[in-house]
Order: sequence, then structure tokens, then C-alpha cells
Amino acid sequence: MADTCALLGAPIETGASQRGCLMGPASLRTAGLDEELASLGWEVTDLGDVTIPPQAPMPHANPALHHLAETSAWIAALGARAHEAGQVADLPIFMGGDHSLSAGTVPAMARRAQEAGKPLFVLWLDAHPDLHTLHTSQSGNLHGTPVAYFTGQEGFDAYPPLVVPVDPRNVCMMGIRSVDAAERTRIRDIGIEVHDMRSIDETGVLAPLRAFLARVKAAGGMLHLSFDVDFLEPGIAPAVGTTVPGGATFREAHLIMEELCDSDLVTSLDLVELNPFLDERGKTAKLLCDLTASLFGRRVMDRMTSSSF
Ligand code: B3U
Ligand code: MN
Ligand code: MN
Repeated sequence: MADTCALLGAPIETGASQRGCLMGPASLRTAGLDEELASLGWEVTDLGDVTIPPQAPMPHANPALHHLAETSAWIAALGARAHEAGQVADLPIFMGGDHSLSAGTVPAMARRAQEAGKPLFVLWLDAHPDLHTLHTSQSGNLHGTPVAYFTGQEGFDAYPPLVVPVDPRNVCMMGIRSVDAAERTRIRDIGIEVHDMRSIDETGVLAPLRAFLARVKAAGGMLHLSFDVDFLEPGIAPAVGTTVPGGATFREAHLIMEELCDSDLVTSLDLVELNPFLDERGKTAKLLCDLTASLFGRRVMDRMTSSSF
């Protein structure tokens, strides 16, 4: 069982359509993430927040793109810091920040896995597949691009060079319910495993999750979990700029985290898209802390939660 974890703040919001994600790491700290994990027996180190210097604008053939220079600089800075975090801790936690940060953290974890002689697998919990290239994004919001980038698709000349790509067949997505046309084509072309909400309604979350975990285990892989707040039903997690109805319930989300904990396969974690400006009295930040606690070993039966105990 892994027992050291590190928190690294990635206060990036340039990939999103609205401001506020830069407060995500502070909100997770305020919600007590480090104390929670420490109480579960983990040795927790807070590595602070990554920062970048001001950037000159970077023009691009796609006029919709915004904040390209800043986001690219964040990706480069995060790639280096995330790799360091992966050296000092069994399980680094990258606190976002919008989802473009995964274009830095996932390649860093792929490098770490390669150094350990293992393949990296990615579990992507999100309403969106985030599979745009810089040329197909119509919104221009770069949080819609990390999966296309880290699986080595073309069209990312303006991002830092990708050192170790992730095999798209090692990526499993759950919770998907908002897909653009270019992304739909790409999912089919590159062979990503996608469980949309319809398939989850049909099978529940456990069957596809267990099948994926069995694949990771059989390959001797490391597993990166990328958790986008909009994976969840907006009513329980309002603090996100891209809410999509019909998300995972409180119970499905905890069950996934508990199952992942039992598998003992997760070796790194992104917590992304938390926008505290949109939260209701810290509700979403607290839920994210609780879900992370389930991933790190908290069990209902371990806690005195009822007067009947
Ligand atoms: N695919 C859309 C919507 C989106 C993607 N990721 C988020 N939203 N969070 C886009 O803007 O690329
Ligand atoms: Mn996302
Ligand atoms: Mn999303």
C-alpha cells in the first residue's frame, strides 16, 4: 500500500471559459484535504502552488483559441513540477485549476511510468472527452484539448514537445455526455474506451470499472485518475463552469473511489475544474475532499456516523 502523498497546486484558469478555477487549490486546502488524508494514515507533503511568469501573446491559425501562450507555459511548468512530485511521493495529487493542466501532469506521469518500466493507464472521469486538437476546438477553450495532446495526436505545435505519449488504448473514460463532432470521430479513430452515461445506466459503474482495472493489473500498469468536477451531477457539485445534467450520483462517485482504493492501482490524481466562485458554501470542495478520502481509504464502517453506534 502506497503511504506518501504530495499536494501540488495548479492554479490555472486560462483553459476555461470563465474565471475562478485559480482559486481551486486554495479551496481544497480550506476544505481540509491535507488533514483528511493525514487522518487516514498518509504522510502528506504540500508542495505549494506552481506559478508562471507573464507571457507574450502567441498567434495561431485557429482564431477561436484564447490564452494559448499562458496555457502552453502552464503545461511546460506543470510537466516539470508534476514529475518532481512523482519522485517524492507514491501518490501525487494535482489540485486544479482547469483541465488543461492534465496536458502537463499526464505526460509527466507517463514519463514516471516509463522510468519504472511500466505502462501508464488513465481513467478519465468527465462529462467531456477533452479530445480537441488546437485546430478542431471551436470554443477555443484549451481545457477541451488535453487527451488529444497526451495521446500524441497531431496539431499541437504550440504546446511543449510531448516526450512520452499515452497509448490511447490505455485510456478509459466514464461519465461522458457532451461530445463534439470532431471528438466523436477521434474516439473511434484512436480506440479510446468510452463509457457514456447511457452505458452506465445500463451496466452500472462497477462492471466497466472492474474490467478496466483488470486490464491495468494484467499489464502491470500505473494508473492516473483525472477527475473533472463536471463528471458529477450538477446538483451535488455546482462549482464548475461547464455543468452538464445527468452526471454521476454521490453514491456512484464514492463507489468508484472505494473500488479504486481496493484495487491499489492508482498512482496519481488530478482534481480539476473546481471553480470556488460558483460554489455554495464550500459544498463542492467538501465533496471533492470526501471523494478523495474514499480513494485514500476512508470507509463508512470505520467512522462513528450514527447514534446507534
Ligand atoms: N467540447 C467543448 C466543451 C468542453 C470540453 N471541456 C469542457 N467543456 N470542460 C469544448 O469547448 O471544447
Ligand atoms: Mn475535462
Ligand atoms: Mn468536463
